[in-house]
Amino acid sequence: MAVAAGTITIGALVFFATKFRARPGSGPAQHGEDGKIPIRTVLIIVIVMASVLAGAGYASFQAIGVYNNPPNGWNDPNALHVNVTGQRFSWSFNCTSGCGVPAVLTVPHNKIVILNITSIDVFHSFGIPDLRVKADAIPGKYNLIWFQVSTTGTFPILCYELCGAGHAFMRAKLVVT
Ligand SMILES: [Cu+2]
Repeated sequence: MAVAAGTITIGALVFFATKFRARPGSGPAQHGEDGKIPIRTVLIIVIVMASVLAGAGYASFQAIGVYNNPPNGWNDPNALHVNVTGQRFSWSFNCTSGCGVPAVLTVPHNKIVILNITSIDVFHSFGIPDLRVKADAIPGKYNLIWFQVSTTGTFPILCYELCGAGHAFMRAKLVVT
């Protein structure tokens, strides 16, 4: 899309710069009756540009909604729901089917996993960089994120909020079986 937009923009630039360039004896540019661009033309350009930007902004927010929300909603009974608790300096995982021991979260592949993240001491931030998943872990607050992994593997889990002397060691791992 960037290449297409760049081609159109630079193509138009070269076309207009060539077509309307100053030539010997051509005199000042004449657009409207007084030599200025008519206000109607300016208005049309502004409205078209504003519409394009508004449309792109709307589409962006729609896309955020699609990626932020799990396909079957946050209360999906078929999803694996996991409570994640951060504390200095470890992560613990808790779900009804026994998916986690301290520092290891084990989930099946292809399963929709919904994490309910909180902290019991200071601000932390739970992140799985390989999955582009991250949410703050805040005492007294519960943040939801979700993911679904189609392959098996082991992925590092990190803390993304400087939380004290052991912050760098506040690691866990995700095991997808
Ligand atoms: Cu932390």
